[in-house]
Amino acid sequence: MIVGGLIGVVVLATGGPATGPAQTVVAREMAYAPIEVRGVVGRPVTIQLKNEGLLEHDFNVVGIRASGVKAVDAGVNSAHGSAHGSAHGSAPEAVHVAAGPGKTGTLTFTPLVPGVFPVACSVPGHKEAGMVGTLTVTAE
Ligand SMILES: [Cu+2]
Repeated sequence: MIVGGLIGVVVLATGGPATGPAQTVVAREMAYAPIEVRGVVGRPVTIQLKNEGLLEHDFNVVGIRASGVKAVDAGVNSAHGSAHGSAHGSAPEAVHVAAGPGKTGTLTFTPLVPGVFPVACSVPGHKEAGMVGTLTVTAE
């Protein structure tokens, strides 16, 4: 019990809110690489979505609760933004970033809950074609 308490203190002392290194996800027709990204509750996650394909792609985390969402889309037309807004009207903090061909979008967010969350490209037909992944969020 004493040992457990000491370990807990050490974890708290080192578990500051520092931003982890950016994780790069390459998007192509029709897959992400890697297909899994990771995060820790309460710590900012940065995803760089590097589009090496010929079509527009995005990175959309489904069902997560997060704060401090900041998305910088790159090289996408305005239609993407409006389509996204209507599709996620009930989720003001949608965790989503888009990138046009040859561009890199940047997404930062802080997960509030642990879990395994599906990731998918919301461009019509891409998810169905296999453009899916997961975000695994662990507690502290
Ligand atoms: Cu796509």
